[in-house]
Amino acid sequence: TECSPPTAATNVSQYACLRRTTTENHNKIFTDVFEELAENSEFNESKGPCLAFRRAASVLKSLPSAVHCLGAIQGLPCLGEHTKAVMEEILIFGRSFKVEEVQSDERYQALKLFTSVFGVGPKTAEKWYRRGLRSLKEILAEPNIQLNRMQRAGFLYYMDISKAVSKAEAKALRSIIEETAHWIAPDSKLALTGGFRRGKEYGHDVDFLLTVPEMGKEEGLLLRVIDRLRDQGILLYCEHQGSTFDMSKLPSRRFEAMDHFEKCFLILRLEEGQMEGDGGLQKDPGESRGWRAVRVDLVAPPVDRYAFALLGWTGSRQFERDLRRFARKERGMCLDNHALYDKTKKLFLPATSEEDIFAHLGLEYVEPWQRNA
Ligand code: TTP
Ligand code: MN
Ligand code: MN
Ligand code: MN
Repeated sequence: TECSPPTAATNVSQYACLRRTTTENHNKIFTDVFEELAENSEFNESKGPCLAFRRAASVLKSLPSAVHCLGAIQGLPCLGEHTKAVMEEILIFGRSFKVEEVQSDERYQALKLFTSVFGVGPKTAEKWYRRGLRSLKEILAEPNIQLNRMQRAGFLYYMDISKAVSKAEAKALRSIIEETAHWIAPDSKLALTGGFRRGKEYGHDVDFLLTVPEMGKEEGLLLRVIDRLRDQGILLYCEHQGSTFDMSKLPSRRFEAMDHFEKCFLILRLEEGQMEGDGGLQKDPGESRGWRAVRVDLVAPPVDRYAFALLGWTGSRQFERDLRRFARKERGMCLDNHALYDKTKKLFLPATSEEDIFAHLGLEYVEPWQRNA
């Protein structure tokens, strides 16, 4: 009787787009463990288990209260025998021996450390590990290692960009980039996306969409914004990708495929005095150099694709995965960052807002702050 399943558990959907998930996570003790196990599976290229752990974490994040006993998860989707066994360990012992085993694994430690560097993916990390390298110092000291430009920036600003970005810092960057964009194109619009649009207090970067109301006018805009940021002395690093967008192409079925919009991955210099809320007060002058480096993603979709780009770049990743899976499996539609295609009717479904896209999919609208799946 002390442990009956909450009534909510009986109608939780397997799709994150049919759940509401705020930033308030009542089951962090479980989801942190599942996310680490997912990451470990990713390093071992075990795609099935990786997805299973991610889905389990996502379902638990959507619950309105903390799980105190296994009875409370009866009937919940995406929780199999394996994930339940991990939860049981945590409920009984207050810790997971499985995750502790992973955390103490030399290879896991090295791959986690290496992939924490901007520009270093699992493939490169694995290569370095196989060469016997274990620390960042060893990588920098190894003469035969060729770092690309992105990785060099990743090492150069490692301390700053591995530090969380606050909401105040995100707002300050927004003002700076907006002012720069308006100086070039007064009718341009800058929208905050990613985790900060979902209401997160901290992020690993800041994501923006930049658009102009007239089709085609976005061409060349991003490059001019980058030039201007460089002139202002705040551009520390820039990787620009031109548009490879083809209107006639069907939406991609591979989620992890990069989108085709013109975009840039930046590292910007943010002065401490530019932040709201610190009252312009200098922190301990001995400790602070007065500025920090911040990772920024800036995307420039054509205006008729704005709604799709906004939905795709707002995340969370798990929410996006499930939205696409739902579209494909339940509606026979294909969704990506650029378009929504109805495979039965063989036509593209246009949208000027995120609400339009949810309506096309026959879904209730989910607010950005409810997409923290
Ligand atoms: P991220 O910035 O990686 O993640 P986040 O903002 O949710 O969290 P964090 O605080 O750690 O920054 O990605 C934001 C969204 O952008 C995510 O849903 C995936 C999407 N995205 C694309 O659609 N295409 C891309 O090429 C990239 C890099 C991200
Ligand atoms: Mn609550
Ligand atoms: Mn982000
Ligand atoms: Mn990003």
